[in-house]
Amino acid sequence: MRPLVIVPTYNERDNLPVVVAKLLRIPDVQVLVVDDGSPDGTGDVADVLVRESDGRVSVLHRTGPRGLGLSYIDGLRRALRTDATPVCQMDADLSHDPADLPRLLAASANADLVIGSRYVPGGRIENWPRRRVLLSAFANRYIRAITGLRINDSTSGFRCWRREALQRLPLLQIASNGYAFLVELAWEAAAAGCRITEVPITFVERRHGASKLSARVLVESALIPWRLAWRRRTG
Ligand SMILES: Nc1nc2c(ncn2[C@@H]2O[C@H](COP(=O)(O)OP(=O)(O)O)[C@@H](O)[C@H]2O)c(=O)[nH]1
Ligand SMILES: [Mg+2]
Repeated sequence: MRPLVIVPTYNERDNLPVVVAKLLRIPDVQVLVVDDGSPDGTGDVADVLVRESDGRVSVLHRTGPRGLGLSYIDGLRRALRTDATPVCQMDADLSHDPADLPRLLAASANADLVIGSRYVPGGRIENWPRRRVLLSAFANRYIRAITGLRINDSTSGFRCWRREALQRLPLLQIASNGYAFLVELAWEAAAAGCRITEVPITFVERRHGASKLSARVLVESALIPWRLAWRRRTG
């Protein structure tokens, strides 16, 4: 196993060193930070981590249009140019606990895609405001109802991909720029016949920095299930 963890960042200067230090405690794990020109200097923090890491940390400094989806596409394509496997993704804000990663890695021995899930037995959310809990639970039900996708937490950004499965997906055709990217990629994986497993995680709200969930991102997320349902019919 040569696991690589892609960590997208936008204004995470306080969180990034902590999450990277925790990830590097796990044997053989490599980290790829994808920073979107964060105004708070997260990119410079990442450069320091690269210098201190003995080759285990790298950083992609994005320029041009910013977005979580665009960052993931660039990061996943970069990961596929290495020999890393599995290729994982997680948030920088410690909502995803690096200590859970070994369980995801273990599960990826028998799955093309492993999702760290809040919505399977044993999964939990801590410290989210009630409106965020309701929004997330509703979003996942809404996505399942409209698209028929059989994933309980398709908006989770804590994932491990078997490299060969990721290679089969049409990364460049993915149209979503924001959080909807996660739903679209999970849907493409299911459509491609990938074996998908969910393992329970506890998602903890960030202590530092702010969420980037915006109205624009929410509108894109509300529309994505309809676009996917249409793609299935015409696809
Ligand atoms: N590169 C990049 N990362 C982003 C962008 N928006 C959010 N992120 C990162 O994606 C992860 C999840 O975002 P966050 O704001 O915590 O969303 P929330 O947990 O749903 O409130 C964090 O690591 C963010 O720094 C973006 O536009 N570009
Ligand atoms: Mg977060």
